[in-house]
Amino acid sequence: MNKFTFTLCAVFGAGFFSQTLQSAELPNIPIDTLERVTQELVAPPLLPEHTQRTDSVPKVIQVRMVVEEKEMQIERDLKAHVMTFNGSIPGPIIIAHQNDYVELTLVNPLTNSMTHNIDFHAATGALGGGTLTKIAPGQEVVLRFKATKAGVFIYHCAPGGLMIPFHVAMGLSGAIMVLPRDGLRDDQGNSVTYDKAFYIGEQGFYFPRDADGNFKAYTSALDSMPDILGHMRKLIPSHTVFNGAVGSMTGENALTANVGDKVLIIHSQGNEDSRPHLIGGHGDLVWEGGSFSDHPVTGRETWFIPGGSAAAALYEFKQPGTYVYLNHNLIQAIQLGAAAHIVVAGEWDNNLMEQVRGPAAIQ
Ligand SMILES: [Cu+2]
Repeated sequence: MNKFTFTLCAVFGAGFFSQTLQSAELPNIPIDTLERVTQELVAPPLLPEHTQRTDSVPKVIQVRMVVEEKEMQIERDLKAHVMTFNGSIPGPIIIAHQNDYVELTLVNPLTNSMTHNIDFHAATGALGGGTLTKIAPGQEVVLRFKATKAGVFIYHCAPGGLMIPFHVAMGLSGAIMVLPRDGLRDDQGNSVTYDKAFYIGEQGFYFPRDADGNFKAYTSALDSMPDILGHMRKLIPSHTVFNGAVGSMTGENALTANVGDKVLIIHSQGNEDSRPHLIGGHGDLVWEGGSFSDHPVTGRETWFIPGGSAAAALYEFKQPGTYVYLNHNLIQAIQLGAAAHIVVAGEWDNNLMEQVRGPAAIQ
């Protein structure tokens, strides 16, 4: 227990202390006295190990991300040169509590060909950290920022000029979830928790085809840049995918849950707008603008994610079966790839829905 904790507990008692921690006006504690923890980042749709609430004073959360220019299978007929944070599209989700410090080591290996950086929409100043993190191949940099705003936010690469839309359109975005220290609250202000959470990053790609209709092949992301910028300029993506590839979370890759599970879906979009919808379900609570300081809206059929942001939606599954979670621009969902399956196990509730009579000849 550091001196600050001791003083507050001694004077006000632990109950007051945990409430006081919610306050954005919490005095700054010298950062070098704070506990440092390393968060092991994982590939989406998984979230790193975390607690939904915390009674502790703020911590310094150390994370490491490596930019990888690499080839990835986008769909059956297309293996393309893309760019990733930690090898996945989107990059891994980081989780902190409000007023924690996030300390990122960003690595640009010598095997890459371009300069990269990172702009955290959750951060304050210096283009979200962009001006302090620009690194050439062979360099690494350490950035620390205080997560003052509670909510879900994107981060993305933004190395300057045309490289900004190019790097985002090639895969370099991800998200951070900054939880209120006492956890999420519903529209009435009551505490709410989730049983499961998934991170879905939606990605527009702009891969050109040749005169025969086949995807053009390139030797590297940089090699494809002039053609891809030309395609991007028309604003018509060749793909809109969840988690990097067509079918990344459908069929045998489906997400799973049980009837009764409250599932939090964090959904980010670096460039284009999205309108998530859960077919056969709802957004019980939706933090549509992404801020956990706002009351969530309730009972939504479809919600909106402006490009360059993230949103979170909580739903308690009430029926078993396969649900489709998609972008309800159905062209993007069905023709361009923005769909995921959630297979839910449990008992069917006839009170909620029943096929009263099966298909038969008209009487
Ligand atoms: Cu970059």
